[in-house]
Amino acid sequence: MTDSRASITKRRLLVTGGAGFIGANFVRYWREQHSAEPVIVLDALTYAGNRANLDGLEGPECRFVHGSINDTELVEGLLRDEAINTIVHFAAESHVDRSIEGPDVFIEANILGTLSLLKAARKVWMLEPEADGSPALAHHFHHVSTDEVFGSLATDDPAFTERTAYAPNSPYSASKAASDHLVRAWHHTYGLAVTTSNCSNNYGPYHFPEKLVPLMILNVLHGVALPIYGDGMNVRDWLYVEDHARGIERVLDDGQLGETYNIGGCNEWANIDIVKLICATLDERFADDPALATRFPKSPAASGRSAESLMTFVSDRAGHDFRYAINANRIETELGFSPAVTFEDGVQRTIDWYLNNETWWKAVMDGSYCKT
Ligand code: NAD
Ligand code: TDX
Repeated sequence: MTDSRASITKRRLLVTGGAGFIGANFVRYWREQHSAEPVIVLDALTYAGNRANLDGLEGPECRFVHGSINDTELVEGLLRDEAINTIVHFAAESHVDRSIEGPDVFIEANILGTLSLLKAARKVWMLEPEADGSPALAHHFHHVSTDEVFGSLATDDPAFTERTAYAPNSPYSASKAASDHLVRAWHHTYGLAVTTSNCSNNYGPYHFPEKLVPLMILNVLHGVALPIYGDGMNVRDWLYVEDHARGIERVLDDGQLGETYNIGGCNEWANIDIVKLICATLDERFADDPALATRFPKSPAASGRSAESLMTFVSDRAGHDFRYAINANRIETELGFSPAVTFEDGVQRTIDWYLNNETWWKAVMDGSYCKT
């Protein structure tokens, strides 16, 4: 196995799913830190993809391409024409509840989509040069995955390490686990230069309001019930999205090819406590800024009630994983990464972002944002 990563002097990135939540935050971070390294965003603009997430970024050095990772010829063309040497692969169906209602699209996007990308990458970076008698092109395929592939922990179980056996429980996590295995196999069998990261729950700007944190914020503003699945005691580890981007950057820079890295916040919270924190923070915001009661008259704080009055226990998610926790020792000790944003700060920043970006979430909620 040759380490072709080392010979990349200037990265030219293809970011799949770059119009989604984490992908768009990654592109923002990357353009700020590496303005000389061009980015092509490839995104199918599903319900979760939103070109407005890239507002202010698009230009000759950051180009958007509307298309699917399942379109292997399109991907091959981009790799050749744009001389891409690095793929950062975010594109996926990402919502567990949707995977329970309709798993097929998760298999299509997450498994077959990843297969399509791997085939395109191998063909353009390895097989075509070999056919000409040349060495493989310098390349790096980074696959973005999740802690959910490791399954569910009990309260006292040790956190997931990179060696924890896979035990995915939902159609979503099963599809991500399958994609992780494909990436591993393309390295082991064909020598594709790959890395994978498995990250915990992200939160922050541009988060689609079907996921816990943005859903709770917007429901409080609209005076709508806050649905808490089961008893609210399920535990997740939370990481501010920009820290995830920084973690991926560390893996791209210094990660060992063929290896996987856990990324997490060392920040476990029961769902009910997150909801209470969001409620308390919004109550404070309304107390400090009387204009919010005028902007959001249906919010409980506008009539002197606490946001917690909206908390409602609802039926549990089918197969609901009890707890996820990440042991992030490897990325910390080998690559020097630890989160920069505390949870308290991250939650404040996130709530402020939603208060200051009403145009964004209104367009997302009524589906009127620019799709192409
Ligand atoms: P998201 O749903 O917000 O965005 C996914 C993006 O992928 C969208 O822009 C969508 O249009 C695009 N997409 C879907 N299918 C596509 C296809 N066939 N071709 C091209 N684009 C397609 O998801 P997210 O929360 O930003 O997650 C991004 C990645 O990170 C996913 O792979 C997810 O599994 C992983 N991840 C997410 C979290 C989290 O907390 N959200 C945590 C760990 C890992
Ligand atoms: O309305 C809700 N009420 C509720 O109690 C929603 C939407 C969620 N929940 C619970 C379910 C989970 O225990 O909150 C927790 C977080 O739920 P989600 O935001 O749906 O995230 P989760 O299922 O943990 O998965 C997320 O993190 C890992 C992402 O959606 C995945 O893409 C990522 O891989």
